[in-house]
Amino acid sequence: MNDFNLMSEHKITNSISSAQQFQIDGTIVSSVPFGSGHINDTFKIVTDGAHGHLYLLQRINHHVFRNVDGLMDNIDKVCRHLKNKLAHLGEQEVSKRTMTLIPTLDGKNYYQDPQGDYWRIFILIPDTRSYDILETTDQAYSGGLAFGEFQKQLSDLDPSSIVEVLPNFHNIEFRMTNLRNAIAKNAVNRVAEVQDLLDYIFEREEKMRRILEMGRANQLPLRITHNDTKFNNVLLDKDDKVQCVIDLDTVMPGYVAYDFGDAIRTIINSAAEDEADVSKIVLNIPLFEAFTAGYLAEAKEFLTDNEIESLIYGVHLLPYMQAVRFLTDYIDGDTYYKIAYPLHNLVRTKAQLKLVQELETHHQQLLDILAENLKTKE
Ligand code: GN1
Ligand code: MG
Repeated sequence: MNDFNLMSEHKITNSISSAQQFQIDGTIVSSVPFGSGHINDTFKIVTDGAHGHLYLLQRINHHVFRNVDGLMDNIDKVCRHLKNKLAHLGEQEVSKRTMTLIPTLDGKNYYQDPQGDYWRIFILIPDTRSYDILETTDQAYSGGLAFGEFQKQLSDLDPSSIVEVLPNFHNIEFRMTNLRNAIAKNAVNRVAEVQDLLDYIFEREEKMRRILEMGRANQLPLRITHNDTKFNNVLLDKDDKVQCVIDLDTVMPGYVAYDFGDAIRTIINSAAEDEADVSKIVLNIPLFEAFTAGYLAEAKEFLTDNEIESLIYGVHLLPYMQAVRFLTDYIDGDTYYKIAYPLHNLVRTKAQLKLVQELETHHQQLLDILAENLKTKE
């Protein structure tokens, strides 16, 4: 297990000395762990500065993101592109609608500390919040607008200008190969106990290849996509209107159905991603409907017919792929995702597989809703 699983006092002290390497306004008053990310360590930094005194400091997990230069260069490009798109709104508004990187004292976009850890700082956008579980259809609609608009704004950014920081990130063939490798290695002797879950996964393997096949047949354009469209990666204001799409680490060339499917994975689930009582995992169809309406209101104008067809495949694929990834990590001995307790990855796997099952049961209903929201396309 890597040390990203632990949030120690020592890390908080390190966070303060790292934050001091950036051009922040004022003196640091506090640093506290923030958010629910599974990969990086995030801290909220408060300073006594007169202008903007809230910052988001992150220690980048460089075991996952090995090319930190490429990663930060991507984020820089994406932020600049989004800011240009919104420039007509004025500087203050732009800083609320997009992420803003704070440079280091010597003008770089990240800092490497003497221990070899990498750090970066963003402005923390005030008066916003994110939701792990949604409460209303208004929130879902706003989320749909947010990710639809995000894709639209990036649709003229050349995909080849962005480094593929995590190659094959949503390639299910790659994820299945990793799972098979983990099984063959059986590093911590957990394969036997998860055999029923593996059977369930392998039974569905063939039909989960649909998007990959469409892509290989040149039926789907590669676009710049977000690739981590969990609902908690959208900041909403106090009226539940979109403020900003956050967590730009995985912005890379991809297919739109991956973003749609990953958003639906968290939006349609009435329980948490890691709910231990799977009977609580049922579909919240009105939230699916509202997100879809918001997303298509923005995206309909640029999506091709094939991309529209692929959306439902993304809905089935993303929870399935997430289960494959959680289970691979469990079999490997929990080396990738942060865990809060020993069986966490197993619980996460079961929760995602329950979602896979629910989505299968409601397939036709979801298709009908998509069709209904596309009627105005013609
Ligand atoms: C990870 O760290 P976080 O929470 O933003 C993961 C996503 C998963 C997600 C599951 C780089 O995202 O792909 O969907 O956990 N990010 C990476 O909650 O692997
Ligand atoms: Mg992420």
